[in-house]
Order: sequence, then C-alpha cells, then structure tokens
Amino acid sequence: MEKAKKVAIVTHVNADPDALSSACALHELVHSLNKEASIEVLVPEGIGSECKYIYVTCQKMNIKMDVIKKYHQIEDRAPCDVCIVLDTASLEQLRLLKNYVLKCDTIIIIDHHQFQDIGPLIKDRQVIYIGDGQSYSSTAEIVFEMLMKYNLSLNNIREIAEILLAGVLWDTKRFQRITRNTFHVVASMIDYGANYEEALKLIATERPSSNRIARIKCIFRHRGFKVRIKNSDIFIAISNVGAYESDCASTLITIGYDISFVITEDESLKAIRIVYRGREDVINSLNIDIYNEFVKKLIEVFGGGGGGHKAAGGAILRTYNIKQVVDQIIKILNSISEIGILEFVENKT
Ligand SMILES: [Mn+2]
Repeated sequence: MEKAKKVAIVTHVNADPDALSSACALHELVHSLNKEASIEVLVPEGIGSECKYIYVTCQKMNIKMDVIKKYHQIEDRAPCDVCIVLDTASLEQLRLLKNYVLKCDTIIIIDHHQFQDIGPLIKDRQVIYIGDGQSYSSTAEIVFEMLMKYNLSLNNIREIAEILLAGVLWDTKRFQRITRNTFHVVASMIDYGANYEEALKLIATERPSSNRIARIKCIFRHRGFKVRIKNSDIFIAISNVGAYESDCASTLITIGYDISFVITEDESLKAIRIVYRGREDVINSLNIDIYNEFVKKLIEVFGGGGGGHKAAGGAILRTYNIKQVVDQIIKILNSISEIGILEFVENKT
C-alpha cells in the first residue's frame, strides 16, 4: 500500500451508506499511509438517496468520488496497482467496474457478508481478504477497526467516525441486527467524537412517490404460498417490481410473510436480479438458510452470482425470463416442504 501509485476504492452497485462511508474513511486511511498515491473512489451506477448527506460530508473532505454509469468512463483508464473492493459479496455487484477491478495487480476485499463468491473467482492476482463473514454487522465497523489499528492522527477523525456510525446504523437497521462486535466498535466511534443524533440525521430520507408506487405494485403482483418446514407453517411471497426491490421484499415481510423473494429484470445486464428477505426469528428458530437452500440452487440452474446473509441478500441470475425463475423457486419450495405447497388464492370483488 505504501508503494502503490494508483489506488481505486470500489463499492458495490448503488452504494449504500455502509459502502460509501467505508469508501471515504478508507480514502483518508490510504492517503495518510501514502501521500504520493492518486486515490479515487469509484461507485458503479449510482449513489442511493439515503447517502445524500454522507456524500456531501465526503465532498467537504475533498474526497474525489466518481459515479461510473457508462463503460466509456473507465475504458481508457490505466489499471490501478491496488483495488480495494468494499461491502461487496459478489463480483456481479461491481457491474461495469468488474473488469476494471480484475485488471488490478492487488485486490483487497473488505466485507462483512456471510456468503461471498468474490474471493475464489479472482485468480492470478494477489487477493487479500479482510472480514470473516460473521463478526461484523457492517463494513464500516471493519474499516473503523483498521483506522484504530494504524493509530493515525487524522485531523478529520470525528467526521469519519460519524459517517461510519451512520453506515453501521444503516446496515443494522438502527441496531436491530447486530453481531458481537457492533456495540464495542460503536462505543469507540463515539469516543472519537461521533454524535449519535447527527449520524441518524445523515441517513434520514424522504421516500419519493415512485417508491410508494413500487411497493403498491409489489403487493398487487405478489403470489403467496404456505409450506411446512420442520413441522412449522412458513409463509412465502414471490413478487416482481421494476425498481426498489429491497423495499418490496421488506414490505412483504412487514405484512406477515416469513420469507420473500423479489425479482427484477435488469435491462442493462439482460439478466434477472433477485433479492430475498426473511424474518430473523423464524429463520433462526428453524435454522433456515435462504441463500444456500434457495438462491444458490437458482444460481446452479441459471448461472450468475450472489451474496448476503441468512436472512437478507440477493443475486444476479443469467436468464431474462421471470416466469422461469418463479417456476424454479416453486419447484424448490415443493422439494423442501413436508406437505407440498399451498398457494393463497382470493377472488377480487
Ligand atoms: Mn454493508
């Protein structure tokens, strides 16, 4: 790192607060270790609206962030010595930056997800992996511990600790989902000057009306099923929307499903995106692993890649046929249910 001339810090597609705050913090870490290197933060496709205030904070720190929307923006760029990939469980999540990252001499992956396919896919390169998939609930926690380890006196450490705290708040859903390190690291962030109320404000969002419409469509289009696993009735929803698929998946859980799958056609990739959510208590008590029991099987059939946790995650599937994917999920449900599957049917008046 001390010798690198050109360093790229890359996040997953549509960076969320965890990814973006980690990228900015790491920019400052790398800069303090190596004043000569040119460092750029690259985000594929876009930055989520929930990142608006974190983005502004990073800009104030003079961090150069580049949103890469088209291939021509990176086609002619010289490859980097070091690429640091953040908060990304699958190579597919790098989208149009995938090949750019694969050209790097050294690739450092910093991530907290439980299921990853990113490491083994990168061959013939020096790959350093940081994060064990279970000790941290966000990438921000891992990055903050790295800052602590180097014991650097960064002059903007208070701002950095605060945006990283915002990243933790986002990924843990304000501490609803934590791991054993979370509170320990958060206490340390507060010691370094991060303010909890201010961090909450950093991720405040107003939902645009397109989000509301997507959630309404999600409900209209969904199919509901009952299966039995380990003698318990499990309610499962499958739906499809053009955007906001994570919100759709969470909405289906909120109305009472135990597991939800939401499918989206990805026009630019000519592929299908799928996200899943599960009710944490049900997933844990029945020891259901949605990624391995469903998503991995879909990847085996259609190709692609994915990542996530037991109760939340997603994948890209190499097909462009929603119906095939739905049929395949139903097939998997059938094979694991002890009573076959029952679909909820209602007549509309
Ligand atoms: Mn994350």
